[in-house]
Amino acid sequence: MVDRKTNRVITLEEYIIQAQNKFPGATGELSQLLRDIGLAAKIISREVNKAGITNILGEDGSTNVHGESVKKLDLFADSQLISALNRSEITCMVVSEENDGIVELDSDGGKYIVYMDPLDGSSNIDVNVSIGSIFSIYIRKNDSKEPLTEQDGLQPGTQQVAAGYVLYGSSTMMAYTTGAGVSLFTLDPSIGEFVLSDSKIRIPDHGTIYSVNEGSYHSWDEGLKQYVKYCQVEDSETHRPYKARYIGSMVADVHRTLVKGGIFIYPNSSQYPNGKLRLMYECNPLSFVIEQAGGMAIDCKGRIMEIRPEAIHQRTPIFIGSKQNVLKVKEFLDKYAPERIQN
Ligand code: FDP
Repeated sequence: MVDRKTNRVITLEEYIIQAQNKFPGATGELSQLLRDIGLAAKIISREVNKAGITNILGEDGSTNVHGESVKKLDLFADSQLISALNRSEITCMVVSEENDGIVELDSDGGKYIVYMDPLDGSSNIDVNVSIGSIFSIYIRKNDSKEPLTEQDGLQPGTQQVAAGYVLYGSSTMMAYTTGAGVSLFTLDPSIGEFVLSDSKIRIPDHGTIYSVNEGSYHSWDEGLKQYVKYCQVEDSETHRPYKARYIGSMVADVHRTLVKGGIFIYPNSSQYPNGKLRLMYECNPLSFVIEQAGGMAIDCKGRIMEIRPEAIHQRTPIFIGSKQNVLKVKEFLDKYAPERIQN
C-alpha cells in the first residue's frame, strides 16, 4: 500500500507512529512494544529462511511443558522475542508456550503482559511448510509493587489491548490489531522492513473452504461429523462441496481463512477432550484478529474471547472464521448436543 501524499510505501514503524499520533495522550509504550515484536520477527524470519542451510533444523532433544519435542528454532524464536521485549522495559511478564511458568522481565513498573507462541506449527519446520509466531498483549491489573503471579495474566481475551501474528510463508507477513481493525504488513527483504499491505483487512462473510484434521474424524462429536458431511454435499446455491485445506500450522490455516474466508476448526475429541490448542497464546489472539476483521470465533458454547481462563496453558476447542460458516457449524453442534447451548 502506498502513501497517497508521498507516493511511497508505508513501513510498520511509520504506520505505528502515525497510529499513535492519532491519540494525543498516548505514552507510546504500546507502539514501542509492537515495534519490538516487529524487530524480533525480522530476526526470526531470517533464521527460518536459512534454516535448511545452517544446523538449526531439528529437535534439540528436550521437551516443552506440554511434553512435545522442542525444535531448535522454537528455542531461538523464544529467546529472540523475550530479549526484544526485555530491552524496552515496559513488559513486566511473558507467558510463552516454551516456558512452564511465567517469565518475569527486568522492568521497573512495566505494565504490559505478553503471551506468545514463539513458533507455532513447529512440526512443520523440518518440511519447509509455513509456521508463525503469535502474540497477545494485556495490561497488568494489580499494583506493580506486588510480586507477579500467574493470576495477573489470567484475564479473558476481551481484555487484550493488542494481538497478532507473524507468518513465515512464501513471504513473511505480520497482522495485528489494537481493536480498530486489522493491519497487514509484508516483509520486503530488499529493504529489511515490513511494509503496509492492507490497513483494514476484512474476512469474507462466507467462504468455501473448511479446514480440520479429518484424520481424527472418528474421535469427534456427532455434530462436527455431520457438519463436515454437510461441507462435502453438492449444492450449487451454497457453493458446496467446499474445498478441504489443512496445513497443520494454526497461523497459516487462520491466515488463509482471514484472506479467503471459510472456517478453521480444532475441536474437542475423545483424544483431546478440551481441544488441543492453547487459549491464551493461540486462540485468543487469533480470535481477536478474526473478530476485528469481521469474523467469529467460538468454542462449543460461546465466544472464545469471553472464556474466563483458569490456567496460563489452558486448552480450548476452536471454530474460527467467516461469520456464516461459524454460525452454521454452531447450528450442527447445538443440534446434536443441545445441553451445551448457552442462553
Ligand atoms: P504444532 O503441534 O505443529 O505446533 O500449536 C499446535 C499446532 O501445531 C497448531 O499450529 C496446529 O494447527 C495443530 O497443532 C496441528 O495439530 P494436529 O497435528 O493434531 O493436526
